[in-house]
Amino acid sequence: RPERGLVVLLTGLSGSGKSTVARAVVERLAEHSGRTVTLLDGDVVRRNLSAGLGFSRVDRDRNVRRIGFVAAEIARHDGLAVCAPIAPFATTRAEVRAMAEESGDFVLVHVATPLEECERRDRKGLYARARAGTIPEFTGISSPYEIPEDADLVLDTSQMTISQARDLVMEFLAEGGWV
Ligand code: GGZ
Repeated sequence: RPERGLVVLLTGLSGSGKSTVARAVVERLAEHSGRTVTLLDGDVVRRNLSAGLGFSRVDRDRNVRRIGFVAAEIARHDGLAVCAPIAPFATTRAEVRAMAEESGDFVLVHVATPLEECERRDRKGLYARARAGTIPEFTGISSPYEIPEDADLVLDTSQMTISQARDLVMEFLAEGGWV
């Protein structure tokens, strides 16, 4: 098991804390696993691998499938991939799971910070713009987020610190024998 590749997908709303938790998990994994760890973060992917894509369902699905493909390739070569897109659609997440499980193991983490808290934080002012209608199809406001029913772990960053959230992910991975 420890030699098997692994894809960890963190899914959740904009501002839920998934990128921050993902970075903290990657840092720990790099220290403790002695293996190659790759972070596929939402905005970095969109600036590179998915440059030019928008936020329609079709484009989100393309984006999330690309992330899944790259993550599965990493897992196939026994690496660890941590991905943090919103990934709002259950069927697309299931496709990523299927791709990953062909190559290694898959862990789904739902960063379930409530919409009210994400909107209250509004770090980039996107929720205000979404409410004003200047950003169309904004997840949680004018575009759906389908709550995962198959999450291995559910974290709410309004109820804990980032370090605690990171430790819960690390404990889950340790229990499963991945680290
Ligand atoms: C959701 C949007 C949108 C719309 C721009 N809806 O908080 P952020 O800014 O940094 O993270 C969000 C990011 C979402 O991209 P993903 O690739 O993770 O989404 S998906 O998995 O659905 O493909 C947000 C910003 O892009 N952003 N417009 N309309 N988030």
